[in-house]
Amino acid sequence: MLTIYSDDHHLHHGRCELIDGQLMPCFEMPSRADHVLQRVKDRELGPVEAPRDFGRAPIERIHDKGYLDFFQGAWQRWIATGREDDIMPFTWPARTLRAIKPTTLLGELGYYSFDGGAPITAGTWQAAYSAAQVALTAQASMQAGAYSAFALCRPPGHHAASDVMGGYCYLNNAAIAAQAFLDQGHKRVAILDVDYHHGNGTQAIFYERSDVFFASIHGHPEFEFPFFLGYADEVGEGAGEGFNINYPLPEGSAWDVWGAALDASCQRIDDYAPDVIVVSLGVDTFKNDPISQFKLDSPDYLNMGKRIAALGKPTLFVMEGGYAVEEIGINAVNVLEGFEAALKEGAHA
Ligand code: FKS
Ligand code: ZN
Repeated sequence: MLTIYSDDHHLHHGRCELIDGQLMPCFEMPSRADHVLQRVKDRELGPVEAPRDFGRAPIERIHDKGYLDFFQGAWQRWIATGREDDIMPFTWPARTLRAIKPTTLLGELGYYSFDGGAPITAGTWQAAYSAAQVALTAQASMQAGAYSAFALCRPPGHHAASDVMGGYCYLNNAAIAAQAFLDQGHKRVAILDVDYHHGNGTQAIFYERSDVFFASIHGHPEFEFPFFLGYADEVGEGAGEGFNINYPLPEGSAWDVWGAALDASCQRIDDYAPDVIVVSLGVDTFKNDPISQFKLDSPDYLNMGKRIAALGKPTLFVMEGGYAVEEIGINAVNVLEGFEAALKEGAHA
């Protein structure tokens, strides 16, 4: 399987995040992607290539232009005021406040975010832009005939909506790739989000559409981030009704429970009969993940890949979360190796 990877992710390294009442070093750190890349090489998964540059146009198919302009220009505006620490939002237009769009940096920052988990640093735009190009290049390789590809994106993307950043995410790499498939002639794309956290951004982007089916398995929002989306009764709206499915699971869920939700997701995806599948591949479902509460073990990720392969559809894997840094490479690449092993066993090609 071809991996697309850009070193540009190193340009994004937030200093700290506020977690459980404490300022901690960011869990979403550069070594995450480094470990995954190392594992891809150690296991000889396949070639590793740098992304091509498709420009901003395919990103604008998903993200609001004003949002992109704000994100791209924020750092220059920030340092022009003499500051040099990470930009962190701290006021949001919640209930009782007005839904106006301010024009000053800190006002716009609150307007374009939903939490304090997406710091903007000097290199954040470039890193996020390159991550989107990584996803688009992997998508292009499939358009050119590859059956599968791995977009080793960092920063991740599934919490980012059209004009909202948050939860370590700025540009929704999986959504951008899904839209590119549609723009290049495919009729139906299924996104399977296996990250521990609900993919609220992806859900919001496609909620009223039937050309993208979204399925997500995640920690129940009653107890887990992002708290305000990801319930089982969110089934899509308007033309999108019936094309969104959530599997919120209890704390402590292990493979028995998780795998059953995967089977159910795959059944729904099969019914949808997509041309292609995009997997939002987070491995923060791992038992030793420092910020998550599921109990998947490393061999389970092989089975995850096998189950996805059994759908028999071209599949693009897009990296999302995973914070047990030492094991993130093993677990992510296990999914890809499980997928490839199932193909070799001849179930599908
Ligand atoms: C825990 C607080 C955690 C933020 C969690 C963000 C998760 C990000 C992710 C992504 F894939 F996007 F990286 N706050 N007490 O893993 O979903
Ligand atoms: Zn996550």
